[in-house]
Amino acid sequence: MKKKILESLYKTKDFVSGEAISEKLGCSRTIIWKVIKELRTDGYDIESSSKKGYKLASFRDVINTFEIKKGLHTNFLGSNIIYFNEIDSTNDAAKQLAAQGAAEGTLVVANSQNNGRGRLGRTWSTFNNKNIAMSLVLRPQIEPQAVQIITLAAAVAIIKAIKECCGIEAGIKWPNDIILDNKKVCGILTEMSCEMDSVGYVVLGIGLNVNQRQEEFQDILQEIAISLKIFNEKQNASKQKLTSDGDFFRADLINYILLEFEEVYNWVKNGDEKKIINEWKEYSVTLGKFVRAYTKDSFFEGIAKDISADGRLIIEDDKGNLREVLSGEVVVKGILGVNDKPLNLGGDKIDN
Ligand code: BT5
Repeated sequence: MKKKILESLYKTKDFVSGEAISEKLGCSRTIIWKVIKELRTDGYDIESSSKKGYKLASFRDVINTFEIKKGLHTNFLGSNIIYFNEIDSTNDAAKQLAAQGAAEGTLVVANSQNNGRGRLGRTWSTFNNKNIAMSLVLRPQIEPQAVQIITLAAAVAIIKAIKECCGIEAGIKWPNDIILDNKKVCGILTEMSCEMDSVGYVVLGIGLNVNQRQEEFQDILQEIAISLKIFNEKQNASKQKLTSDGDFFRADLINYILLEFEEVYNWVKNGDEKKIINEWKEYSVTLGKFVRAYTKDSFFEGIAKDISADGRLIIEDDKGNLREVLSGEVVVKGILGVNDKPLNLGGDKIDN
């Protein structure tokens, strides 16, 4: 019913009478009034007039299954959408669903996430109604060691989606951070379940800061994090579609992410990892920079030279030795996003 009433409101830019809706949907005007009330609670700005009926007064940034589906042009990603107004972690929900057999491409998305996870037991802060917190269930036919390529592919897709949807050019910090203005705007968490030598499922989690203001970030995030809105207002350049409050539409952005990711994920499926690596290099803000890579108990420094076919970062130390890092933590000179580690450990070369 909610979906049908929304469709009626979207169809006409003007008022639509309660009578017309009730006739069309075969329900009482009291029910329509109740649903309109619910829609307002969901964030829709609906004007009402006793004579003329109801009208969508302005377009706000609301996400739900309807808003995501109405602009979705993918073949299989997001064909099954599980939406939560609030959840602990979309990755946890997606993992549960995957374990129960959820189809490839199932999307779990939440308006608010209260226990978002980062890598290595870290936390991810999600701001109510302002972020994107989404997870995809994937079932790639690849070996467990090759899963890193999914993270790189997702980073490429997110960069392209942000460019297409918001007109903003971001960069990738190896392996899983999207960077704007030297600060972190998005993090990716790829988790998997393995069966012998093959991958059972992968859950790809994406946390993207979209509409929050600087003062809404807490503690250290005030310094190291940024949102698309903050960047956009600083740039003052967007001719993109915004709400009257200057917010981006998260549903549009989710659609772009799914569309772009479907393309690069198909490259993974077809064994075209090289294409992903090449695009990743184009957007990298890591290669050519002085970096510090943390190993289990220590760290080493050098220049980030290249990335291997399976997504390892290749670092050249000051003696000319090449070392590869598969995953873990890398601090890049000049980029904040320190992942809770002090910046000036040991050597002095890195002092953001
Ligand atoms: C990540 O981990 O960057 C992966 C984040 C993935 C979050 C998504 S949201 C949907 C899905 N469901 C989940 O539960 N998780 C995924 P990592 O590289 O470990 O970075 C974590 C660090 O980023 C934290 O320790 C903070 O320093 C910083 N951080 C936390 N919240 C942030 C935010 N909103 N914006 C920028 N930086 C943040």
